[in-house]
Amino acid sequence: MKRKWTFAALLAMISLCAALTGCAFRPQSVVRQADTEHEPGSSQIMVGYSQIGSESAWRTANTQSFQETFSPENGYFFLFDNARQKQENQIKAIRSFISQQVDYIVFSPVTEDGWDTVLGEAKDAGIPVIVSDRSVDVEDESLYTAWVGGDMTAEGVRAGKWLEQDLEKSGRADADINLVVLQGTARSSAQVGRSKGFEEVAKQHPNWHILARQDAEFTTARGKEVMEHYLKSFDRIDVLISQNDDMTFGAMEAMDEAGVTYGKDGQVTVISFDSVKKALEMVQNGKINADIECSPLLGPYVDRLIKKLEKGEIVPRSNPVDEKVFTQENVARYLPDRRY
Ligand code: GZL
Repeated sequence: MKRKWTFAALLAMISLCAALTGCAFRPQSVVRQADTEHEPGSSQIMVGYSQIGSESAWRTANTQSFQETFSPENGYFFLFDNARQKQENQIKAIRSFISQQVDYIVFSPVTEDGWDTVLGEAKDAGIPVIVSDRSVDVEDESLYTAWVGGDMTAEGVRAGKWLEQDLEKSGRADADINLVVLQGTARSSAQVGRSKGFEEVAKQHPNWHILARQDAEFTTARGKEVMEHYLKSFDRIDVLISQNDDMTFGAMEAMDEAGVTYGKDGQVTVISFDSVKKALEMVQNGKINADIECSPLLGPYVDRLIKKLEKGEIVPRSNPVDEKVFTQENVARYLPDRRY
């Protein structure tokens, strides 16, 4: 359902909303893709997008994918908000999109829970919601139209299965294995799913000992801090499970400073998630043993869903994207074309 907006009318609406709702519509975080020569009465699909933040290389690529896809040339008037990791900022942005009567709301939920009320408000306003990347845990599934992203639990299982094979190959299938985990943002579906999937495999191996799991917030700085703590706390670490590449980069700094070797010929086997280009280069040079892909290039998928909805078509509620596991055996084939 498309509303015809003149740019002037929209600006008036935004000012009115800011005045009436007291909602500080943070101009600095709203990037209007429409140009100022927006033809009065031209019809564009108006999309409000609430992004979690800019915590990682993956997130940067994810944002870029949306900003490239939701362009005026592609028929969109795109409102973008950066929530800086705070759920209350996402809720504020969604309410502001509702008050502007956008045609669609798209968001990547920082955590799984706490969305029922605001998504109920979007439903009452007749605005379809598409969840992208991370997922939500809501009572009423009709509160959103579709989800598209990586299957995080499957990603965790892939990490466990790869480790099984690697230990088998190195003759350590029955050896005592000490593992530590750098977890992503607590209660995010990425952290919940990757933990759940990996531990489904790990519980089949009584000789695998997970010594610690700690939130390192998907950032390099926290990844380094937590890994420093692990290195001081445990005499022997055989495997690091790091739930995103940015935390892995921090952990590597900590291991370098502690004189601990890692990767293909090192003391610590490193399993990471996301598969950003910088990490895949480390897979190629043996510093990361395996990287579990999670694609950030979700803009085109959401565009296709919206274009179908605009034609009145039914779309699948769940839209998982295809993902790989990168190792030294296969990474060279993919690196040259890696966009992020
Ligand atoms: C996963 C995504 C996660 C990435 C992190 O889909 O939500 O958030 O794994 C990012 O790099 O910060």
